[in-house]
Formats: sequence, C-alpha cells, structure tokens
Amino acid sequence: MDVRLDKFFRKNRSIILAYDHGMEHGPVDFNQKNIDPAYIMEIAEKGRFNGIALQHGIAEHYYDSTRVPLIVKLNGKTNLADVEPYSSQLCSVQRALKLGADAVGYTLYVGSNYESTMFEEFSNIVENAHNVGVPVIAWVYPRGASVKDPMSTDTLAYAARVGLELGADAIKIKYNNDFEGFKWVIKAAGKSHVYVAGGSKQDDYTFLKNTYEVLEAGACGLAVGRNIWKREDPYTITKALRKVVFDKKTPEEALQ
Ligand code: FBP
Repeated sequence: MDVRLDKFFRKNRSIILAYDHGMEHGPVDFNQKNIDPAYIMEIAEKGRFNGIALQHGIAEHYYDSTRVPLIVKLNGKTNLADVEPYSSQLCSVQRALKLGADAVGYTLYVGSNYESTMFEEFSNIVENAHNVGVPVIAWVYPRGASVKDPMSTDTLAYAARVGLELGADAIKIKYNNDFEGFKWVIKAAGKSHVYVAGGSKQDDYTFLKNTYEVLEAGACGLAVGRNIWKREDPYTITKALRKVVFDKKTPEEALQ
C-alpha cells in the first residue's frame, strides 16, 4: 500500500464520508438535519469513518476532529450553469494543510472541453502535495457534450487510467454494475487505489450488494455520501457497511 495513504486504511480497506454536495448539487440533497455540517461530523466520528471529504469552507468552520482524517476538496462547481463541466481550483494545498488536511481531493471531468485546464491544475496540485508528502485523491468523472457513454466500462477505464497517469494516489469513480468490466477499470487504475462513489440513495440491500461487488472486483472501499447521511438512521447502515467492507460479510450476512 502507498504509505502516505495508510491513515485512511484499516485492514487494507477504507470508507470515506463525502459531504461536498452542498456545492455540487445545492441543498436539494439535504433535509433539516443533514444540512448542518456539525451533524455530518458527528456521523463521521461515531460511525468511525476512515476519512471525511469537505470543501475548505466547511472544513474551516466545522472540522475539529482528531480521529477522522480530513480530505479537503480543492475544486468545485455548482450544477446551475449550463456549460461544459469545469471545476475550478478554489483552495491551495497549503491552505488545505492549514485546515488540517491529511489528503487533498480534486474532481477531473475527463472528456470535458476544459479537461486540459483541469489536468494542468491537477498536475500542479500533485506536485505541490507530493513535495510535502500529502496524498491526492482524484474524483474521475467522464463528463461533457462529447462523452457519448460516460458510464460504459471502456470510458470508466479510460478515466481511471487518466487518474493514474496524472499521479493520483487514489481515484474515486462510479460503478456501472458491470462486475466483470469493473475489474478492468480497477486494473486500468494500476497502483491508484480505487474508491467507489455511493450514488443516489438506494435501498439497504442494493447499496450493500453494489459495495460487495466493487470490493470483490478489487476496489479498496467507498467514498460515500447520500447513502449514509440521507438515511433517517445513518448508524445502522454504517454498521452493516463496515461488516461488508472490513469483515468481508455478504450483504445478506451484514443485514442480519
Ligand atoms: P455520493 O456517494 O452521494 O454519490 O457522493 C459522491 C460524490 O462524488 C460527491 O463527492 C459529489 O458531491 C457527488 O458525488 C457528485 O455527484 P455528481 O455525479 O452529481 O456530480
């Protein structure tokens, strides 16, 4: 395992809580409880997550954990503008470190008309971060008018490979329910550890089954948001998730 990511791993696996949706989707994902970042910090602590991913503003005002390692997302965008996807850098590696970051994150829209700008920003981030021993996680999402089939196995494998080629220590990618194909996606990521996004809220069984599959295919874990904090009871699903991820239980066993 890459030594610099050790902090985020337990038994060679990892579950990161993602909470950058306020920027990416707006409060449409939130209710009265989970709109409060302090509630999410509590879930991360009590649920014993291996990391939490936040935008710098949320990290500055709410992150004060000594137990849950912090990933500061360095770029972001809203979904309000009807343009080719471009997520600009909003925070430097140095600022993230001042906020207590143990790693930094960046979303790459692979295939966008603006990919060259994002690749350049990302490459500078990798250089700055690696110079001071900080790991970099790339959210690699194929997106843009010219990306015909963003969820095809070939396109996902291409995006995963881009993450590796640009120096990401870990990538975060979506799962397309093609179990055999996903092994190829993971192979394409090489030494970059592969986290899978949770996606929109699913029923318990489907969520755990997808998790089980991606781990079997070779992913290191999940970087998950809505499937945890959108649930009325985030702790019961977290407990079951931990059984699948760390104890290698099947979804059926984990739900018992
Ligand atoms: P979820 O587990 O809720 O899907 O979160 C993963 C994530 O990558 C977030 O970090 C990010 O805000 C969001 O998905 C991006 O979603 P979209 O695909 O709509 O851009």
